[in-house]
Amino acid sequence: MTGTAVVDRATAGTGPSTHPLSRVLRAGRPLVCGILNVTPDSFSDGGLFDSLDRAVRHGCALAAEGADLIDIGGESTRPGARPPTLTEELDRVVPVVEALAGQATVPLSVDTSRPEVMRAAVAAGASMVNDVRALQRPGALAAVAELGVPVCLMHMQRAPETMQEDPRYQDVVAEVRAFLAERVVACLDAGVRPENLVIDPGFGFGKTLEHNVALLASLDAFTRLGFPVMVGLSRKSVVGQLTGRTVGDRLPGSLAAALVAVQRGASVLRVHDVAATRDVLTVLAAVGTA
Ligand code: 7PM
Repeated sequence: MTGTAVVDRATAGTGPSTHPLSRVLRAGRPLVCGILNVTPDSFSDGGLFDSLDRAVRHGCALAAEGADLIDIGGESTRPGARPPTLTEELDRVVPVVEALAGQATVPLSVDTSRPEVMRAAVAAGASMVNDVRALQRPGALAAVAELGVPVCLMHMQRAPETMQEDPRYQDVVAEVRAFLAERVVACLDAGVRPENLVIDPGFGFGKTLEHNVALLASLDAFTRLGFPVMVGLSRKSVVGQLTGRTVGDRLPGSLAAALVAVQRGASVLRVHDVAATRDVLTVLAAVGTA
C-alpha cells in the first residue's frame, strides 16, 4: 500500500482490522481537521459545565462549517504552559468527546500524550489519536496498537516548556524526517497497522522561522515517506512572523500556508478556521490540483 522501506522491514497488520477513518485519510482528497481546545485558557471561567457547553457548541460549529475531523485537546502545549494532571485532562476531554460523539457525525480525534486519556477518549467515541510526543510516553504505543485507531505522530524538539529556547538543527528537514521514520518503525514494531499512521513535522514545536519555512518548502520529503501528512500552521507564530500580524489577524497568511501545504502533498490541514480553509480547497479542487 505504501511501498516504503520503513514499512517493508516491519511486522505490519498485527493489530485490529482496518479502521474506517484510515480509508478516509487516504481517500486522496485533503481533509480539514477543526481544532477544539478544551484548556482553561481557551474556555475560561463559568465552571466545568459552562466550559463543557461552550466546547460542545464550538465542536458543533466546526462540524457545521464542514470539518472532516475534529481534534479535541485538553493539554495546552503553549511554551511555558503548566501541564494538567491526568485527572484534569480526563475531566476536560472525556465529557466533550462523549457529548460530541453523541450528536456530531464528524469523526473525533483526541490530542493527548497520555495512554489513559487515549483509552478513555476512544471508549467515549473518539476515532483517532493525535500525539505531539509521537507516542513516546510509556504505554502510549501499546494503547494505540490495542485501540486500532489511526494516530498522528508529530515531531517536537525537546518539551513545550523549553522548545522555543534557541532551537537548533544541522539539517531540519533530514532530522525531522529521520525522527518521524523512527517513530513509524516503533509503531509498526508495536503492532500499529501502517494504514493507521499519519505524520506531522510539527510546525512551531522547537523550530525557528527559518526551520518552519524550510519544512513547509520541503513538505514533499515527508509525503515521500508514504504516509498521509498532517500540517498545523493555523494562526501560528510562523505566519505571524512572516506577515507581521497578531494572532487575530493571521487568517489570510494561514490560508496561504494551507494552500502551499496542500500543493506540496499535505493530506490533513489542522485549522481553527474551517469554513475559510474549505473554500481554499474548493478553489484548488476546481483547478484539479488538489
Ligand atoms: C499554543 C501554542 C496553543 C501552540 C496551541 C498550539 C499541532 C498539534 C498543536 C500541530 C498536530 C496549535 C498548537 N499544534 N497537533 N497540536 N500538529 N498534529 O496552534 O501542528 O494548535 S497545539
